[in-house]
Amino acid sequence: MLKPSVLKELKSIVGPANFSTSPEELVVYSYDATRKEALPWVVVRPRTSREISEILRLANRERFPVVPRGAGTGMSGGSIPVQGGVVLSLERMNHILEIDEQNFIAVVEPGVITGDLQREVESRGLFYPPDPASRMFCTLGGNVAECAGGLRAVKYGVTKDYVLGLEVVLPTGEIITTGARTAKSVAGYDLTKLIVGSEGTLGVVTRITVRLLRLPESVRTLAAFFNEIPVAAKTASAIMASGVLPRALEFVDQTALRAVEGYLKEDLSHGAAAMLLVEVDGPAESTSRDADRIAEIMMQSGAARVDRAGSDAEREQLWKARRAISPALYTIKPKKLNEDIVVPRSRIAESLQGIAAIAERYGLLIVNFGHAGDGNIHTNILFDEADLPKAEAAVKEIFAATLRLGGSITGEHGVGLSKAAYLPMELGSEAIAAMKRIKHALDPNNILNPGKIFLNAE
Ligand code: 2HG
Ligand code: ZN
Repeated sequence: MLKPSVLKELKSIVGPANFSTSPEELVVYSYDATRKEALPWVVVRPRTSREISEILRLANRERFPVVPRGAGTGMSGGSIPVQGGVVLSLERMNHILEIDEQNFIAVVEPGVITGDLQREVESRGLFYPPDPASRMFCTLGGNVAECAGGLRAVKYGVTKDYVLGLEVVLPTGEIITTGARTAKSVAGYDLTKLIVGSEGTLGVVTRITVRLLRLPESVRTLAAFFNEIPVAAKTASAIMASGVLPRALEFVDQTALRAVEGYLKEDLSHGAAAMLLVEVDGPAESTSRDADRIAEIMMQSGAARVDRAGSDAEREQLWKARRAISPALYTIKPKKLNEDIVVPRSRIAESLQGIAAIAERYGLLIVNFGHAGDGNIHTNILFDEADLPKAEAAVKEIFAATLRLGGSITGEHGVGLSKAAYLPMELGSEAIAAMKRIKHALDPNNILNPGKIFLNAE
């Protein structure tokens, strides 16, 4: 807990309206999309990097934890204040500062909602490709902290592929800028890449410069329905091997389909066992040719039905359903462990087979959906509270199987709290020790987002 004099200092840095210790407000800042929770002692909502610098200097002097927070949509517990302390919400730093149409660049504050930036640049014929399923409520600061992926990563890559530079307040309070506004720069170590995906443990990002692309001229969307899951998985691999690179290639299994159909009260699939949702973009002549080619592959590979979205409204309908799977799965069981394992694309069918065997052995309901084009499948274990130990044991086996296939335990959600115990399985102790040396060099008193990524700080 903080001394009254320290609380007073904090309040004077951000102003009384942006400081709170009221129990109701603390609850609002205590959880994320994992539904794990821990109460902070204080919430502050700074407006400038200068204020953040003062807060972090105070935190080092008084040794209290500071936990940066975007919109709380994270999937690994990154913004949960597990050791109490101060939640530093970036919600007031929510301005698009610049869109440079000539140089294809946008500069934003971290609290900007990702979907708002997308809409704004699209109105000028530009394109910000990273597209997390939660884009209508997640923030760019959170996307940078976790290196968010999303639905278009298969063609366009993930957040780190678009961040050119950052302004960052280091844990010890210095304000630095990283990267450049140019297409190229090799001036010194690449601190931008180090900070992106560092889960709020190495600095507080206060300004983000991203590169933009030209908005593709045309987009076509197809949905294919299958009677058997392995056929859908093999079709996904066949599409990736065909030479046509879709901008999205999503897989949805039976349970996820039924859950989202019930949630949205729509019948998308007429009882199918799996769906592939595929989107291509580019010049109109090429998208129509690519869509034809993909439809052909789907039918040849054994799809029971292929639908093409005939209008923007139909496209939106399909994507709305896809984006709603994550919340919809809570309607099946009260608890879920949602993972984001990633395997080499060609091994998805094998990975799904292995997961099905684990589900059977543990008698657990395991659902799979997600970014098949990247090999990044959201394996969700749905269970009742009493089955938590079983679910955790199954997760460990799923991770081991993923690593055996040459994969990674997290493609886009980050380690946070959820995967800290499993990180050594993937990285080994020496790589983890090297990461901890970086953390210690930048945050000697371990005040910034402690308890995340690594099970212990030493
Ligand atoms: C998605 O792709 C998100 O919908 C959430 O990454 C995945 O809930 C999940 O497992
Ligand atoms: Zn995802």
